[in-house]
Amino acid sequence: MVVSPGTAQKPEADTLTDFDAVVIGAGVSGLYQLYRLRELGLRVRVFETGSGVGGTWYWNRYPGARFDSESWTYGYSFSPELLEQWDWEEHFAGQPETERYLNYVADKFELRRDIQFKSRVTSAHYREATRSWDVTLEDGRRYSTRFLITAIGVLSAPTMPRIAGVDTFRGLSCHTHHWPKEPVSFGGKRVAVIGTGASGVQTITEVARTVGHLSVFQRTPQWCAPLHNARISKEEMRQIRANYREIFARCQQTYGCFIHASDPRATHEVTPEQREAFWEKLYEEPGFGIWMGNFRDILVDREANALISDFLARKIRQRVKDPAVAEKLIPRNHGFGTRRVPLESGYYEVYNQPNVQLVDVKQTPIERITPSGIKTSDAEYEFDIIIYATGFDAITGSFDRIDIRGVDMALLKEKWKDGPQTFLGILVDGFPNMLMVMGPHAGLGNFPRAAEYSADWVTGLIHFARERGLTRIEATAAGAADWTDHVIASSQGLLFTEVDSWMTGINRNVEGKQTRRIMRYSGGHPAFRERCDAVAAGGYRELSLA
Ligand code: N01
Repeated sequence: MVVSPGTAQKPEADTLTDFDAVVIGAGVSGLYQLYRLRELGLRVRVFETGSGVGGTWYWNRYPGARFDSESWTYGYSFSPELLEQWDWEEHFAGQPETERYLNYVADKFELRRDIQFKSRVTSAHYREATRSWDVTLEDGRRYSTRFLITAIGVLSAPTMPRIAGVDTFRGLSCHTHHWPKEPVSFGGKRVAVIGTGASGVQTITEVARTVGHLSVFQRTPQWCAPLHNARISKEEMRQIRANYREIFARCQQTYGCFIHASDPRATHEVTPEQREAFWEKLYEEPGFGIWMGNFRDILVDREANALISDFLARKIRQRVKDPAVAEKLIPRNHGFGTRRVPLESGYYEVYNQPNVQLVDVKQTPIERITPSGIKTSDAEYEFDIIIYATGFDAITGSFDRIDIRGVDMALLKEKWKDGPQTFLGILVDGFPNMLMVMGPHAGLGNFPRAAEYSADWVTGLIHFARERGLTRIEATAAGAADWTDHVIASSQGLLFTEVDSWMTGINRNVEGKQTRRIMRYSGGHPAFRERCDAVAAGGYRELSLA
């Protein structure tokens, strides 16, 4: 039944369920979602696997972990008081600073009292008779809730490589996501890093500072660009604070909610000299400017992309002294920006150190992990520490790891086996009262900017439903099909769709994730918001409400 707004009485507190809303995850989006739902007066419980808040910034404490977005664009924007009180120390904050920030937020808004830590949700089953969800934790405890809200992140299901012998290694070995809280010393140690994505690049650069000997096992090189991090002076922080309104407004206008907006010019509209000067300028500037603030066509036009890739290749050749090593570090199977660009702080210079070795595992594949190290097709290496920077089962992986069942016990993982199907990346037909903050096919980008919007939209919908005594919210099959088609259409012509990466749903370490799929909405965040706002302004008539 589709209900028009304002037709029912406001309900009494819903006492049929333990909670009005369960939020899974106490990361950036879960914390804010809790704050917003409390404002509505809901009985909310957040279940969090970790023993502290922070999500990504709680888990990923690997050496060198830090923001690639400007700190002052990454913090929450909802509280003027919070903006007034918090001073960022670095333009691109390291993990410890970010974790401190999220703890500060949790304390300031007294969020912890509704968060249950060390509580991994293993299943969530919809029950039609009560229009509610039964949520089960790993330890067997069970709770019921009217609304199930997933705030489980985009990159939170880490994956180990499918290499024989991983469990046999006798030294310390760890995935970057699961890095221990206790400091690890690399002095005098023989260390291996497998994987050269954004996590690997940061880890390698930091470990190389103090390591005895470092071996990097690279399967696919990345196009990295300089981060140019710096500390924030008191005066800079004063200026940032005075400009927060403009900063957040600008983020709202850009494609991915970053501070960087693409240049309106096409690559060929300028002379080769102007192009080179522009790229040199971007290369010297902090952050994602070279990716997000570049000529408007570099991610769609093959020739433009080849030119910027060539520029980056020249930079690698200039920075890496051994020409053979430099050639190995230059990507051949994808162009610049078609995978997520890792930002680096001296990454390429690491390979000029005499105690660092690059092993190209495409040439000499890893055969197995041994008790003492790694065996490739042509050598056996001994290590004290092996670091797996091997990435995530992205976007849908954290959903797949929970037994989520909707109407008639249909399994979400099964529904999405050929790719996600959602309405606005927030609702799924057949899964009533489940709302996803930053779900698949939602507008992605600078995470907190997009997450705040998502959580606000979810809050608006729940408010609407409660005001009208509605207890069942579901996407229609037609609505989900239309949105899915639109998401796929919006990615047409973008070069990233031709490349294997987590952004196209590829993870060779996960069964069933070998075929490229469209995992994200590529129409840009302003268009995403426009569509979501229109649904809300129309009284959510596009949903099935009862
Ligand atoms: O993961 P990745 P990540 N043998 O998937 C390799 C965000 N992030 O954790 O490319 C050998 O990018 C794999 O090789 P290949 C950011 O959005 C943000 O680094 O599949 N190698 C690849 O090199 C980022 O994009 C920040 O051939 C194997 C690597 O492991 C996302 O997280 C910081 C292998 C995985 O790279 C994911 O980054 C860090 C095997 N069997 C991350 N299996 C900040 O903003 C996998 N690999 C701060």
